[in-house]
Amino acid sequence: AITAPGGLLEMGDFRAHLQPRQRNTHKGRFGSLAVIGGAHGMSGAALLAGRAALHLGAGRVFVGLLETLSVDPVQPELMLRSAIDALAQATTGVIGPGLGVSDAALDILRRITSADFSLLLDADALNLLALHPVLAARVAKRTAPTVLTPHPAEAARLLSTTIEAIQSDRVTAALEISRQFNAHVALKGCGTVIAHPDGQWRINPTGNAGLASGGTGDVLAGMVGALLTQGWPGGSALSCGVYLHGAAADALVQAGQGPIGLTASEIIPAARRLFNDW
Ligand code: NPW
Ligand code: AMP
Ligand code: MG
Repeated sequence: AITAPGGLLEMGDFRAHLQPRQRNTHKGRFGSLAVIGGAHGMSGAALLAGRAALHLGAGRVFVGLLETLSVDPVQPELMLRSAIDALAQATTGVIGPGLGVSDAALDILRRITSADFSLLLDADALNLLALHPVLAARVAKRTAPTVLTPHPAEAARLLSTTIEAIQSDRVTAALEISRQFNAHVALKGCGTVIAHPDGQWRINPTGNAGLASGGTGDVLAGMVGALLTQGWPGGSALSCGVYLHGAAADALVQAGQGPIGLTASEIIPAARRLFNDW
């Protein structure tokens, strides 16, 4: 079902949206992002996404946790809230990192998917869509941009198939999810496939095996959320975020900080450095 030629993702796919900061500007110009997730034992996932969003220039980041925490001591700039309160403050959303699949998680997912703003769904938000087809059908009818970032197991749940079937034809799987949800999709893993609702697709050449550790996907979600909240179109935000995330990991390996033992947290400042150079 490949309807348009693909190819390798390159900077030219998103370069037009890279903008220097004006001198006379303020945080209100760079968006308000809600990152919703962090059920018991998984608050780290939402905090990683929130930290990543700050480091790629989001104006304000509200992290809406299902578990109660009042401050991130490593990143006190993050405004920690209940999930409902974070949603009320935001103009853009990221939902899923560490969210779990509880009734409370489903409730906040229902609310955020009916908001008329750019929205990225990752991790347990995708698992909930696979479990609730009526909600999935509503997501497909959203008019504001929707971005989905499944790894192969999440993609298999969304398409009711196996990881092996997904991996045997990753481009077709990514395009099928994109078509079903009318969304920009990154099917993650070695050679992340980006698929767009118009049938275009790309394979990301950046990244390395150092990314195969817990939390790297949560960082990617926050990075793309930061670009969305700064006004990037969905497809360009996803393309830039995926390319930059992998390029940051490549820079760290070049500097001898991986691939073995590379951590998700280290991707964040490395991505900021590259992004300011571009
Ligand atoms: P296997 O083992 O090969 O059969 P799940 P999760 C497969 C949060 N986190 N290629 C692989 O299957 C997340 O945000 C919290 C092939 C693997 O075992 C979620 O909310 C953290 N297969 C929640 O945890 C840090 C691949 O998928 C299985 C693949 C659960 O998310 C960690 C795991 O998938 C985590 O981010 C690939 N490239 N990639 C925190 N610090 O709080 C994955 N698989 O069962 O969906 O579990 O991804 O760990
Ligand atoms: P997640 O599974 O949600 O934590 O996401 C993992 C992130 O690391 C995604 O951005 C993947 O594309 C990336 N990743 C994992 N393994 C590799 C690999 N072997 N090569 C390149 N990227 C990878
Ligand atoms: Mg993940």
